[in-house]
Amino acid sequence: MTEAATTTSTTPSLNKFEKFKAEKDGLAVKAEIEKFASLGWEAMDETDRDHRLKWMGVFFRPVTPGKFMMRLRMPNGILSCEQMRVLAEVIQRYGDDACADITTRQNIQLRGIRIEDLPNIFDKFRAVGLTSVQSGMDNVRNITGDPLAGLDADELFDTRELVQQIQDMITNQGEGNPEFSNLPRKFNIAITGGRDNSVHAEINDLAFVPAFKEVGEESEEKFGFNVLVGGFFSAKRCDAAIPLNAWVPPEDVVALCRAVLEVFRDRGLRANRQKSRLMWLIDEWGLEKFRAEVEKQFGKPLISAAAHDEIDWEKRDHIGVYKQKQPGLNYVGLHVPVGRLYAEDMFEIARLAEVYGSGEIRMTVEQNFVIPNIPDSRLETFLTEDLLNRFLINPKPLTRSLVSCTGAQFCNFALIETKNRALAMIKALEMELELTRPVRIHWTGCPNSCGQPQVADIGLMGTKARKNGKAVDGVDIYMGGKVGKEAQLGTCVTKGVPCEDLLPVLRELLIEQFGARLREPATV
Ligand code: SRM
Ligand code: SF4
Repeated sequence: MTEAATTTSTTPSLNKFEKFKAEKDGLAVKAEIEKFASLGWEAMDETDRDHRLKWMGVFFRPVTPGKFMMRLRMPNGILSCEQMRVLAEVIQRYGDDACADITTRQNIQLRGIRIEDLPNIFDKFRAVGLTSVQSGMDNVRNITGDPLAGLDADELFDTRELVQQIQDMITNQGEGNPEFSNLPRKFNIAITGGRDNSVHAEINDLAFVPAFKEVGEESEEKFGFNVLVGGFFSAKRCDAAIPLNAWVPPEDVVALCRAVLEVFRDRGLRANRQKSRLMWLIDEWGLEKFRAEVEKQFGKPLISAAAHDEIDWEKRDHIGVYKQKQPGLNYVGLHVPVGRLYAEDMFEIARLAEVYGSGEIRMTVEQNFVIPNIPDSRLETFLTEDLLNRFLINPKPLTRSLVSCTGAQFCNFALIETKNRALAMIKALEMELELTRPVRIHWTGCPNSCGQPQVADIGLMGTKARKNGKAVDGVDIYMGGKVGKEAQLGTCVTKGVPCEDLLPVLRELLIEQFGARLREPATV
């Protein structure tokens, strides 16, 4: 283990997280799952229950004590119908208590999990190659990649294998890897080989974006990635990633991830958790020193960045029916309202992927999913399936782009309820307004920004507002988020709008800034 990690237990200024990590590594709970299952959640050590279990992707929910959440890992957002069925079976046994969510990192979380079932659940996961290891706390989160990797005629690089290799390196093939289980803080990695920045590269601690560079003696243009570092959102500060001034060929991506993670692990700031994300280290050192330290760890000179990257498209949302690069095959993107799924939906998604496609399902960062590889000959019948009445391929413009974090229903950080409120609000707005284009509205229940309000056209961040001298549910409004090429973060334009007064405020914004028109009143 590293110097920073080993000396932490003797440093007096350690915050409580560094203390408990130094006392016992989070991954140690892997060997204790059977014990916890027979003990029950009430009798468990609180730090194991509330914190260390997150190293196995198991989250105690103070809002629903005893009903845990499980966060999977889904490299590149891809899973098989067999894996989807296992996830559905896991929650099915909990009846109405259970559901699942597609997350803003192309991933799935399960809800309602009982601790006594964990040994059996992990066995089931292992049997189909699923892992939830190191998906929470001070670990690398799900690694995102293009949802159309290998399908898109215009893609420059198929990211699937690389994302899997990075995950395998970090998690020791999904078994857990103590080398990377004690980072100073969470860490996000994204890699895109397409032209539309489908992963929001700019909001990751480490991102790889496609770029051609003349390298070698023949001065040939070679494909590789420009590297961005330090992007993150937190309650204290939000920043877009900045260029590291480095370009790597695909074969060096895993090694560079390792080098950056090692620098972050060994030298990252650990005293104050509000100042521990990678960008704070870059600030403290300056980019030049950070780059030099990464280079040292990488073990060979970093090549300077290509002059420009290849992100030159507007971001696509993948909802609808599209031709693949493979002749005769199609992919279909289905819209899942605020990402919420139930067991029966998941079984049905798995069935459709198996019967009509190749058995594969792909998540998007907009909390929707894509079924690829549907032959022309089966497309028409596919489109008549009942599930497509629930998960639409042509939702109305506001519904189409709606994203929401978990919110108060399950998250104890939440200042407001989000998912149900978001759906109700959009429905009401769509009754009143006609829109000719999607407007991306993102809800997030607190300043942690899991729902990414800063990437939205209109971002709504939960807060407590004041109305008639009383504290009420409210939102801060963010605007100006731009995604795809020339992505930029939105900023807060209005603070503390009570949720009960939000509808007319959004109506006005949509009319004035996004070309919405009031519907004609219905004539009898
Ligand atoms: Fe998040 C913590 C949910 C994406 C920034 N996030 C949490 C916790 C674990 C808090 C908790 O223990 O209750 C939430 C779990 C609630 C629950 O029951 O679901 C939570 N975050 C989510 C998800 C599920 C939101 C969603 O509805 O999609 C997303 C899961 C992604 C995944 O599959 O791993 C999720 N979280 C994000 C993102 C977006 C992204 O990665 O693109 C961000 C902002 C980007 C970033 O991290 O830089 C994000 N979450 C946070 C933060 C603030 C981090 C910080 O540096 O301060 C926290 C709080 C923390 O870590 O201390 C947090
Ligand atoms: Fe919970 Fe806040 Fe994240 Fe929403 S933004 S999931 S309320 S931590």
